[in-house]
Amino acid sequence: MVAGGVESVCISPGSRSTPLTVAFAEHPDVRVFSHLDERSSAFFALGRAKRTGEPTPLVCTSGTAAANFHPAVIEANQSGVPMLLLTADRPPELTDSGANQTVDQEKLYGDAVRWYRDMPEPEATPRKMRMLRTTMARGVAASTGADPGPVHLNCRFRKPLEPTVTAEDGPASVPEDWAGGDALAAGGRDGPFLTTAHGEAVLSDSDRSRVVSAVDSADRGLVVAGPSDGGLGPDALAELAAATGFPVLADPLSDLRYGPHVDLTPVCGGYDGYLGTDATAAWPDPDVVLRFGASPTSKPLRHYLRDADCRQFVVDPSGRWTEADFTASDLLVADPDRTARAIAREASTRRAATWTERFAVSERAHWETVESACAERYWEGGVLADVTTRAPDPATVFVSNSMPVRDLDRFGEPRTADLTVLGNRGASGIDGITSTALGAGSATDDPLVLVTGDVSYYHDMNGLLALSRCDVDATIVLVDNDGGGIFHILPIEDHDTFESQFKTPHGLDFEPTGDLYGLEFRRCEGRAAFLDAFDASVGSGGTQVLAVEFDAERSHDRRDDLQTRVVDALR
Ligand SMILES: Cc1ncc(C[n+]2csc(CCOP(=O)(O)OP(=O)(O)O)c2C)c(N)n1
Ligand SMILES: [Mg+2]
Repeated sequence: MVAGGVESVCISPGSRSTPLTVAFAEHPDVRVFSHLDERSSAFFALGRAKRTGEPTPLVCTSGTAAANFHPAVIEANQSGVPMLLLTADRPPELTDSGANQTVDQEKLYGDAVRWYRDMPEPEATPRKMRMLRTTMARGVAASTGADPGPVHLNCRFRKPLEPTVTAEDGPASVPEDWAGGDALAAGGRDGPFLTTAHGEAVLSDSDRSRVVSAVDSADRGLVVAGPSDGGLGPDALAELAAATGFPVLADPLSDLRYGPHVDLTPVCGGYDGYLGTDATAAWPDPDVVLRFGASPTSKPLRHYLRDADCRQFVVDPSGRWTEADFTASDLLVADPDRTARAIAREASTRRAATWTERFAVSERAHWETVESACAERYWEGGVLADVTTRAPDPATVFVSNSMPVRDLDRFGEPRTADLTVLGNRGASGIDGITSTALGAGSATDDPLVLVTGDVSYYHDMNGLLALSRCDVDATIVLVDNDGGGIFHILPIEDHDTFESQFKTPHGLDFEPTGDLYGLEFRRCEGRAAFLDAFDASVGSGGTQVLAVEFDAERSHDRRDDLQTRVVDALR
């Protein structure tokens, strides 16, 4: 694996995994992240992979340890993030035998993995060594490429589990003369034992012409960049936008709402606040939509696309289906960058000035309203507006599910700063948020900012141990509205069980997490205090949790009020 490019590993303690643990821990070129909790460990590895595009293998012992990887496996599957799971297991005859800490680990994660392999017990014979090295290289390759995701290798080991070098220790022993570099042992072959070239899918000439002619005949077009881990890059987007003149709607998780490209390629980020309102009711539909990445975070945008009577091309190199409104008329299984560039090269430039201007005017009205609202009275969304406006350049910003990602979507204004914005939107769990963020932070020198809710913070408090054990610093913005504020926007708000079973106010005081995990816990009252603490935190080392308290209902009123103001302004 190391020969194939693996540089780090996440290991949780246990006995059955001893061979894997020792092999990684004693390897001079591997950085080991040691996690006591497998659930946090897997989310941490997920975060690293989200930031780097490469898998960080996970090692755990047999039994329920492996099951604790499952939530992160689901997220990696659904958001298409590389993950490599090495679960230790007993020899096959002990499955279903009543042996201690033995469970059925075969295909434990079901269809959530790209590839599963039940590894035979290791044996130092030529064929087994070639198989082992090939399989490890295949495992890394299968988790990356056009359809990245989790790979599960269930690794069976028989005692003795500790390293042995003599033949009397059994068939798993590595012969002494192999250690120095036999072609089949670890030192053999320069580089990976197997190199995989993934290649890139390219549209045929006729398919490309089909897209180009739809673009050419459109008066009004849109480019929609949804959440994505890799895919369409800023340069290809710039070419596409310049050639077509289509407005670009960039999801906050698309990696295209922020960055230097925004200077020359304006992107829209406020659409969640004005699309589908009275302000846009009289707009004509677009004629063509070019979509990249997953389904947008914004429900107004999803509904706008659903209701638009037009041709919609979805470009997805994995060929997976990613939009639940079933609006796509054409699925292009092709590399996004190449496809965008090809369309840019061949489309004849045309600009529908009124159409583009509608979006430009709406964006201005939206962002002016947000800016003045922040200065008037603070609300949860104001925190997201401030965080994105003031995060250092560069920075990695992770947002929890529930309201933080929605507020970022609506209130996070596009900027030229190089912000890598990440979230767990594959399955949208609120478990593992802290661990995923810290994993992402461990993979970059960027300052790390996490914006999380109080229930999400509670859910993954175990993850905070990675701050000290994995040497990560962060600015953690805790939007504390004492429960799940999001549930106020659902009809259940009017039912008796709303408070006790949905909003679930817990009254927890999180300040002791400061002493417990060695971080600075600061309560910030009001915007000015928060901004001071935020600027100080991102400019310093260590980890600060900046807790800002809000009333969830009042924040919702404020979101509605600001939307009304934008609509009024546009009228
Ligand atoms: C693992 C998991 N359990 C439950 C849910 C359902 N859920 C979605 S949002 C939410 C509440 C989140 O509360 P908080 O993090 O405080 O954010 P807020 O709603 O206040 O913005 C819950 C329980 C989920 N998405 N994931
Ligand atoms: Mg909350």
